[in-house]
Amino acid sequence: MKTITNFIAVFALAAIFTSCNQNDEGEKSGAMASSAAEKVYVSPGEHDEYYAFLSGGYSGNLTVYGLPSGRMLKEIPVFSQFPTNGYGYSEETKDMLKTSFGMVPWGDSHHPDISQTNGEIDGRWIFINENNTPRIARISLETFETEEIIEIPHSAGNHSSSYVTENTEYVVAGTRFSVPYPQKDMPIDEMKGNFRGPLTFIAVGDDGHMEIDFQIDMPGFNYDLSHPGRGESHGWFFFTTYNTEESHTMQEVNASQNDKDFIAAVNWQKISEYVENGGGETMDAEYVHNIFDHDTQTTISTTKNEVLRVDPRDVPGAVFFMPTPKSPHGCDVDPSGEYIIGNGKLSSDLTVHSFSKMLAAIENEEFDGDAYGIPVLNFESTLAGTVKGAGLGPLHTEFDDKGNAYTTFFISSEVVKWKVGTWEVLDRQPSYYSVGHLMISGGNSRKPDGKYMISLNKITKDRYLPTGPELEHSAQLFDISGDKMELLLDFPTHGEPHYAAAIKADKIKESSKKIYRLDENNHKYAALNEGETKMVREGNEVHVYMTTVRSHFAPDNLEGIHVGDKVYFHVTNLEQDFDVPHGFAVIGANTSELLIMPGQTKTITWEPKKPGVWPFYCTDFCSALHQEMQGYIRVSAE
Ligand code: CUK
Ligand code: CUA
Repeated sequence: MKTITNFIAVFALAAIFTSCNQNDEGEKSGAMASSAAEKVYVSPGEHDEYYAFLSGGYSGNLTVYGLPSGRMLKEIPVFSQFPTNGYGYSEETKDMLKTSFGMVPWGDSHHPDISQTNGEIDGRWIFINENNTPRIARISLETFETEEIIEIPHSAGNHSSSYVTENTEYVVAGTRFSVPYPQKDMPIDEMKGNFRGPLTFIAVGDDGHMEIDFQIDMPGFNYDLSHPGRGESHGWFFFTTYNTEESHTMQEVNASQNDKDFIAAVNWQKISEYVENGGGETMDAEYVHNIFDHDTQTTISTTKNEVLRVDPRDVPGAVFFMPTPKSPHGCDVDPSGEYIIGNGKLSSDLTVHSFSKMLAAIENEEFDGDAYGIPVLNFESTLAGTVKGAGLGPLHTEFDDKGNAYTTFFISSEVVKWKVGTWEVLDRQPSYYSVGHLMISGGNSRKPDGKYMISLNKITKDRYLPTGPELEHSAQLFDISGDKMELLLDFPTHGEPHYAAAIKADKIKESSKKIYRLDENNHKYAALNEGETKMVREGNEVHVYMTTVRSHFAPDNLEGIHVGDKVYFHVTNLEQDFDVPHGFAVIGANTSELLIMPGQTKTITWEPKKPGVWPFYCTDFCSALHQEMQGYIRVSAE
């Protein structure tokens, strides 16, 4: 009952907040427009200052934008099949979507995070989680392609992921839904005390390769979001929890009875040492690990069957709970590593914990009991401060380079700027509408960049021309270099952008790969010149070694194919010029097209259904004779 009353109060207040903001906005909008336009204008032919990577949410992908222009530069397919270039359809890439559940052609991506060195984003890779069928992907920022996907076993709702530690030692994956660990058939209403919430630490090698190092067997709460410690708190990881009531049904608002849930503080360095010294026990786990091998240009898919489980009670001093009010969502650590901010989403206050006070409280054993054997720290003992009455429904916080924090408020639909250390509110600006995450370049690292902030909004309504019932989500770019945040630009995003990461363009644009070298092409079915093209029959299977170059296919007339055959088109693009892909599409195919980058070989299959003479063609307008880039396949009866 108490919670329902809270909700009503929250919504009533939200209406007041929102209406004030809109009046304010109306008065300022005219004067703002011309100065804002100047700040986001990137002249034709010029490049943006930043790359921004926005999670594609239920598109399963990652989209690349230029800032400040808000121009969309690329969509990188990650967890979903992408007919635009054949990702997830081609023989080379379809195994990237293999899981222990079989081929899963769709994903829900939430949190991208750029690799770090010494707590600074370094632009080597970007990681992103898949929430639905738990996976973490690593995308190369040289090729802007997905290179690796690892499934997370024993997880369900891989949400508090994929955040990296200060030197990319680990990328971390939590579990939003508690589940039987290991999975088994049991009554749902026996959840309490019997479900678990394993947290997975994936070691990242110097070449980027991921391997699950260990899994911490945590009580069955919902682990919602997480962030690594940095600076002083490097070596720790923090996770927000909700539903510490362990309620199995949310229908009676059961899950919000507790006034406080927890932030779990995990000393991963300690657990890592424990594991290195032989600690932990192996348990069964079925998961699939996919790596794209650039040499052979194919996906190497491996099924694994065990994982190392660590019981936190066996590692004293490694895991603690910090009580945090009102179902915290975001869990954000400031650039110094001293402050851990928990955003209680049913509250108007932000709770800030102090890392040094936490260490002292641990030292002095200032505990208020325990939860399943894990010490619960006294709330007052770790509390650094409270940002009071800042707004309604706080979700996420990022930081600038001047000691300020920026928190999003979903219900009151605004971004609030406040001072780290004094907790005073400095500025607030409305977001249109109902902001979820926000992002400042490097805003979750030791060296944030205080120029721009984008708010990633959940509701679009009237911001763009209506496009039927479905509107793209809206992102808003703010200039945060002055005392007041200044709204510069609205731009649509693709899919729901839960989070984003951005990096200065000059950190990665020089290393961006331009072509694949033909003399490094070790694809099994490559034809490296037209002399190597051929058609090879193996029973019902026909392998066509084909090449493309402006402006023809070789071979371009194929005969001797029958209904009932399975034809593999292995198409090598002989071009060695930047930005000259060729496409390949054949009539009636039940897969996608192929888009083959210079120097690469890609393969698509075709099972002809009807006798006749059928065309194929290049789908990418590649030269003045693009329309001439075509061919015929003669298909005879079985
Ligand atoms: S979550 Cu908080 S608004 Cu990061 Cu998936 Cu979307
Ligand atoms: Cu090749 Cu169009």
